Amino acid sequence: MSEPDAQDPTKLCIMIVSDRDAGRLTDRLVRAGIPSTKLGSTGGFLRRGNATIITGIPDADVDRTLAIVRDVCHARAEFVPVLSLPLIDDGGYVSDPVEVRTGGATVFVLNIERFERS
Ligand code: 2BA
Repeated sequence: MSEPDAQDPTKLCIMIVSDRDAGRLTDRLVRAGIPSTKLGSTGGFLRRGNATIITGIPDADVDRTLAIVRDVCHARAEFVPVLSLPLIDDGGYVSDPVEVRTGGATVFVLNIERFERS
């Protein structure tokens, strides 16, 4: 087991972003020297493909990572057909499309209890 290093990641950022922004976001992170892993994922509400990007970084890098996310991932409003959404049973009545937020990013920042690389 390796000894802890001052550069070891202490925070895990989990960032759920639009498929459209994911490639550009990982490019920007690479250029900033921030390691990341992109996982394919699906939103529970819209059931669309999105991307979950995880990065383990030292505390000191959290703010610049979030600044890059804000710069790349812009929220937009989109109208989606009601019938494509879960949990909506209108008995056959077709309602107007509803406005939902798409794009943007949902970010969780967690403490890393232990980090090892072998
Ligand atoms: P989805 O679950 O597909 O949600 C897409 C967007 O639909 C959400 O955008 C929100 O604006 C809207 N929405 C979600 N649930 C809703 C509901 N019950 N009623 C009305 N509108 C609803 P964001 O909040 O930006 O979330 C984007 C994606 O981030 C989500 O895709 C989901 O994959 C993830 N996410 C958001 N919050 C999360 C959380 N607390 N835990 C885990 N994943 C989360």
